[in-house]
Amino acid sequence: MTEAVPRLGIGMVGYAFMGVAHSQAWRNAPRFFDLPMRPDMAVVAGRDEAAVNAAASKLGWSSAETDWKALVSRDDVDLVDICTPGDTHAEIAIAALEAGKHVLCEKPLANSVQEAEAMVRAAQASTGTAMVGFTYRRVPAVQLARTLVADGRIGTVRHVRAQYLQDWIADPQAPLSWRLDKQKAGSGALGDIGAHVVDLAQFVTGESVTGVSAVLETFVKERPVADSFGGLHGTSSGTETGPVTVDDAAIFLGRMSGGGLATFEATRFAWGRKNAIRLEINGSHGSLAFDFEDMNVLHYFDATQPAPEAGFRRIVVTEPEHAYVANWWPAGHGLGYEHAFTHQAVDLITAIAEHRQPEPSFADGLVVQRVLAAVEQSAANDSTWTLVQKES
Ligand code: SOE
Repeated sequence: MTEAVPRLGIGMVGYAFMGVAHSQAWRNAPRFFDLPMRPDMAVVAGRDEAAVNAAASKLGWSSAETDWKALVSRDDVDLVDICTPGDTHAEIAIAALEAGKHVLCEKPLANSVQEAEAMVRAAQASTGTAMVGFTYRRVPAVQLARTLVADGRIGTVRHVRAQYLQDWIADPQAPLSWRLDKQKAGSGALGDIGAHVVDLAQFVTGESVTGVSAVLETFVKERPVADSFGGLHGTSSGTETGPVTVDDAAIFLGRMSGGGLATFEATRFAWGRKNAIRLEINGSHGSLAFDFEDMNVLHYFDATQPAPEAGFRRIVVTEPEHAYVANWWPAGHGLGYEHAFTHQAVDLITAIAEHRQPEPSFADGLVVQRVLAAVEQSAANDSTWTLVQKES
């Protein structure tokens, strides 16, 4: 007789864009991967009773709660998945960890370094496992980039060129969603999308950002108040306006711990760029280039190759040998945005079953939070060179 796969009860807080993405991950992970535990989508929480009930039935959750505290205290919940705005991450994560639950928390980990530190302490003290959702790490082409760097295929890292470009608020009439509210989101482009490229730069190089010089800008200071948070980023039909309290764009340069120089750009004002996460790394004997808008491809230049045939090689990262791909479609059929969320669920479930700390941990999330804080401090001080706080 085969042993039954143990159940892992999932409770998810929030059901907007990220909640939808996480829901498909919990649904699909056991259908495409052989998992050591079976995720059971026990409950979703949200404040609006009718809306959360509708979300539960649409997204595949067995029940709904209108209070996240009720979700955290349920015996059928083993893992709390936090898909809410940043101002609630610390409170929910700490409560869940104190209750001995595992936690998956959306990025950025928190709205401040202090909150992130408290979350790390709670994770250390808990029997639960904690992971932060820097999902783009789990794109197969990004995994290949990291492997090539680790295997020395580009040599010593000289330059990191990291950009996250979107355009969803380039229109001054785009509504004032929670992502433009400092109280809720902590920061703007910096924390929302800059955090991703900071994490990716550190993940792919295996190094850390040690210091920064930064500028932040808010181009459109007043916007129509959102009357719905439906769709991706809300809609507005009225004439009332309100202040934008976060940065629209963040640009900074930095030093990497291995001696290389880095430039970072995070903006939602790059017309035509929808989700362009671009990472180019130049090493002492090669280069790598990735763009999420062509996410199944990694470009690799090997400077040790002789001149006549030397050139960037376009690697289509859809072979079964590439990370995660064997569980999906035949070569060349391609993966999309949602697959990385499924990979995140697979890796987390596997780590929990094996009693291992999954990556990125809350400590990894804190490292990124400290880079964001250094960027804000530098920008507030006329771009003064600012060291990133080291682990204490
Ligand atoms: C911002 O628009 C956003 O939704 C981010 O919050 C996500 O982390 C990113 O994956 C897509 O863009």
